[in-house]
Amino acid sequence: MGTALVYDEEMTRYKLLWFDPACEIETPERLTVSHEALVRKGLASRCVSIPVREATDDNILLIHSEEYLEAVKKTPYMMLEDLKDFTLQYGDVYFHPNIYHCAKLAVGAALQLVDGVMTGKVRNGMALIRPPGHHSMRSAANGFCVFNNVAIAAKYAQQKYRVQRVLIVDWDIHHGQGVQYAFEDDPSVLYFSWHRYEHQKYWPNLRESDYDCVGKDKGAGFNINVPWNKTGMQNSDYLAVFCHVLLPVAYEFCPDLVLVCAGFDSAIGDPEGEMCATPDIFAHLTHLLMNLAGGKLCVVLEGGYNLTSLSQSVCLTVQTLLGDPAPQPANLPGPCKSALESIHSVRSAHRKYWSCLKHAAEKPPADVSTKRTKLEEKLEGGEATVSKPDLAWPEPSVHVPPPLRTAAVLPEGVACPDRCCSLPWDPDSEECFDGDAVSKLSSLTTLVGRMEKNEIRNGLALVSDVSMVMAPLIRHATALKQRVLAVCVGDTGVLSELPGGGKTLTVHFSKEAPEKHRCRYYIPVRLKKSFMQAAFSLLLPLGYEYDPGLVLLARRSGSGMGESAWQQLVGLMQGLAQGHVLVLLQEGEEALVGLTASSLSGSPASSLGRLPAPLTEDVEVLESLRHRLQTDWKLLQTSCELK
Ligand code: Q6M
Ligand code: ZN
Repeated sequence: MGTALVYDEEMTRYKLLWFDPACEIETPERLTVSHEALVRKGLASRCVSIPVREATDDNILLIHSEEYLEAVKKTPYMMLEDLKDFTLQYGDVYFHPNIYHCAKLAVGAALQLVDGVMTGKVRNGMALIRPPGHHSMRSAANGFCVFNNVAIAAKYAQQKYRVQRVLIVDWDIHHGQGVQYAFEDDPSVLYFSWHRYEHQKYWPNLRESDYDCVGKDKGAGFNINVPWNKTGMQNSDYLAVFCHVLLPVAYEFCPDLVLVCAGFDSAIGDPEGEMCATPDIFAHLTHLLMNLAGGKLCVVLEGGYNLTSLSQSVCLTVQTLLGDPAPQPANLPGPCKSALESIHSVRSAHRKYWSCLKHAAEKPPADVSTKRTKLEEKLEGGEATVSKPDLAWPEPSVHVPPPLRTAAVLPEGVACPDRCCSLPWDPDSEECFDGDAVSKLSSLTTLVGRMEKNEIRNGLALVSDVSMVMAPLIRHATALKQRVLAVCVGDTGVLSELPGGGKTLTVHFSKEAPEKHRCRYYIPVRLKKSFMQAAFSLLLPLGYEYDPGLVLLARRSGSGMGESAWQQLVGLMQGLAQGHVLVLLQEGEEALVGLTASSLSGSPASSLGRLPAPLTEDVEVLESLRHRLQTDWKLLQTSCELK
């Protein structure tokens, strides 16, 4: 199952025809440069190319009014002055004789992508389109947008494919108010948006973009706004919002389809966003969404105005959709104070709607809403344009996916699962394969060595005693100068003699785990059930901040973790260590070999179903751990009380 790329050059054939500084950044080159980068990096040819089509009137009327559609239909016949006049009734948008055609293609491209994903022709994909869509409203163009591509796509999927729940993730740096308005009373579409806000001083300056606008009537709780009240947000800020807000809610919502309003103006270098997250982060944001909805993920371009950061970000997104490992996200100092204020606020605004947030603080931080100023106040201050220093960021490293994706070390009699290669891969070490513990250990150390050399991406082994092989394997990896994140599930016995000095971070989930253990690098978690909750609020933040070169994921029986949670965990952990994950299953867990292998070899995890509320006692364990550990591990924070 492949990745679709939906693109047509025709969408480059309109542009701004008059002087308007507010619109000059929205250029045809945004598409040509992004597409050329995909071609140059060999990514376009790895995708299934799906042609665009023109959306029909009926498609457009799923979201827009007849009056508005009829008005836009006249624009191809207007002369320059009439086009200018027509444009003037809307905000921050321009028309062109060919924009109606392109806007129909942009909607049609998003629908073609939905068709491809829903019919199973492809697993996921990206539509490279303009004009963008998320600002356009029922009867109004706005912010470079003519028709609301993603909102129409969501309705279309519900209508044509009987999709029940759609999650829309809007990582563009502007608030997609058009999408919010389209679904604010609709509980079947969960809309999440983060956006530059600066206490309402930033465009589109709407009161309803703030964290306390949670949706209306039956849709209350299904609109999630994360306002950024400062510029300069970084990778840590974005990841913290995913771990502590979006992912827990998204998994609880359990979408049947995920759509992304993928604006890359939230990346460093963008003149609109003025944020500092690097293009690499989009590999992770994409990866973190890829196991929802059975992998049905449609990424649809919105903004992005720095051609360098835009095209790099597009490539990292597509590369991740294709299954390539995400680059290691370096430099995660933890969220800044302002981001924490936003996270705290949005979690408390949503605690009554989502059981995963019910333990969040009852009130937002005291001063956050008082900073919101009226639009009028803002308009009087004649701000001078301060010229910004040129930003530089490293070119994303050239990715070379290892030639072999998944290696398996299995005892004789256990069939090698599909798409895995059984080790010894190297015919020279044939004698390793006799099932005896010592030689199995040597084939495992070989495997670790090959992962370190990037010859093999990940691996799976069934061993008679997980706790016996852990320590020597970790020692082997750390001797290769790698930091190892060891995640142990179930009672793995005492894990002794692990290399200290921060070379290993061990997170041990077990019903028997000691309740208190004060060490930065050994974290026992006494958990009964709520493993997904633990993955988002604890494991992912720790993993990202620790930045391992290898993840060891060990499991013994009696862990209490269900099959699909396990599969999700295997999927999520592959965002770390460039996908270098070695799974150790204790003999007796043979039943998990197939689904573990399937996740390691890139298949989406099956859906968990709607997550039940986390157990109160589990929440207490997780929360107290998070609080104790957040002085050492900053990505665990969800409020600014520390700073
Ligand atoms: C804002 C002026 C503030 C698709 C998109 C469109 C953004 C429109 C920005 C309008 N101008 N400096 O969200 O990127
Ligand atoms: Zn934008």
